[in-house]
Amino acid sequence: MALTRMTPSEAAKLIKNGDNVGFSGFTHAGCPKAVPRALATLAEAEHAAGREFKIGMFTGASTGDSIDGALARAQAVSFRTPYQTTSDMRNAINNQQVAYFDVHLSTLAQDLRYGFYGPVDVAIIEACDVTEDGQIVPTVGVGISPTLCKLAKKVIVELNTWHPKELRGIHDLTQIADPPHRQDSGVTGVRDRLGADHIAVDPSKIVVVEVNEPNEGSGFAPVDEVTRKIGENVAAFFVTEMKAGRIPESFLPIQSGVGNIANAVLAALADNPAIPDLEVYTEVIQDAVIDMLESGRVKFASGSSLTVSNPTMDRIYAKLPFFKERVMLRTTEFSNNPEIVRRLGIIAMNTALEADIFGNVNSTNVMGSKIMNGVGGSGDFTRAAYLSIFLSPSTAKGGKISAFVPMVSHVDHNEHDVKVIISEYGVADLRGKSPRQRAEAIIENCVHPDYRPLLRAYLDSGAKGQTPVNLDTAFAFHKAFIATGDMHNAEL
Ligand code: 0RQ
Repeated sequence: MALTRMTPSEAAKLIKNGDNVGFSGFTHAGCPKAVPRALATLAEAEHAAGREFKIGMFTGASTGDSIDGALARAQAVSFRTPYQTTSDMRNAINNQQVAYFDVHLSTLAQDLRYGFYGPVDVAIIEACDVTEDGQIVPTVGVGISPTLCKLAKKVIVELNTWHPKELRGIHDLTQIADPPHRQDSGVTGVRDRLGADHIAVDPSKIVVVEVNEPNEGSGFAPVDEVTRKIGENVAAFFVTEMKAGRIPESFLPIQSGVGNIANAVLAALADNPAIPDLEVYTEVIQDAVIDMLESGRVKFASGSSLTVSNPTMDRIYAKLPFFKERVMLRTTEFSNNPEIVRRLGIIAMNTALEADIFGNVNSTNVMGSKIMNGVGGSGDFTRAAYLSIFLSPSTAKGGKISAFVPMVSHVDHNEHDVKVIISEYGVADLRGKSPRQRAEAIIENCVHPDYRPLLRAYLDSGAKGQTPVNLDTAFAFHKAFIATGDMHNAEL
């Protein structure tokens, strides 16, 4: 029997008010676009007719504007999880129009299967191929798609012919059994491939919508003085660690977060001849990794998405057989699996919004209350890593915010998990140090010189005990910023 085919707006009508909808992809990569936009239009029409229309949203990670942007603007979302990055969705969450709960990316699929968050009514999956017997081949972002297809009552496949069918074979779409039947993941090396090159779905659940649309990928900011310096500091630190025998000559697989800083760090590693050719075991494969695969500086990259700009995507498709030999796209349950991260000895590098002088890191909530993006995969990697590194420029907002504060206003990664902090000024190696020693290392090596006297004054302000926290002034930096727009005015 032939698969059912529909237009985007016909498919959107399969979704009802109150449904929970799962979207494929991871970052903008692999996300459907036409059906979510049609869903936003449908929601607006329902609202104009005086009817309620809101859905619950499950995604692999952040999405593109066609999902998060369009649905937030249409006020069509009741709750959402996990990571998100568009300004419209962020505003809707911070205005409390959308109930957002932030979970580690590696756990979302299993949480859904365990039934923690209710049913998945409909899945919308971008694919480069779908066969009449129900084999779905995703495009360039996997995330939680196999679980969404398994749980959903209806699977809308947005077949995007912009992506070549020949992507088949780049994915490993193996699924994990749930307790008490879960076994060892089976991944003992970055390149290990366990199984399926497609997601198998009962064809009677599938509706196909054919489109041809480019990715919503944007480029990266050029490497500036601060990000270049952070990258150089990371590379120099690695060289020292290799000389000391704490990182093997053959190196260890690296994970790097998403964004401009991560991109600049990878570029610095590529430029440093003392760093050997690398293997990457990460969640987001960015442009810099593609450059390094082409130059040979990266030998193999495993991730959950190809989060690259469109010109880079064109380059990949022009040399697809080359990249299929060197890239693997996995579900987040594998790309971010703490068991695998610990086993492979991954060096994890993520970016902090702020860190405190004792080594606690806030990656998510500005001034403690406003969500930026979410914890993403940073927690999956940080605790399980061989070496967990946090990167941050020493200041934000033109110097008026110090990234290093007496106490973080929200904690995502705590002092027990954060091993090294690196800013453009230098490296604070926190391993084996007491809280006071960690504070001295961070103030001396990472803090902007403007803020060093203030943080030293805080540290010497009389608090005793193992962790010298002064509860009267712990949030003096944040209070000064809220009151005067500048942390320099902190009263200690
Ligand atoms: O805002 O552009 O409006 O000025 O935060 O900061 O320095 O450009 O850094 O793009 O790498 O993002 C932590 C958000 C950093 C990101 C975070 C403001 C700053 C700027 C962005 P403007 P930068 P990045 C893999 C790993 C959590 C998830 C994670 C993130 C904006 O890295 O979401 O690690 N991490 N995932 O001005 C107020 C501060 C600030 C601040 C920076 N202390 N207070 N604003 N900013 N520090 C990815 C996945 O999981 C998919």
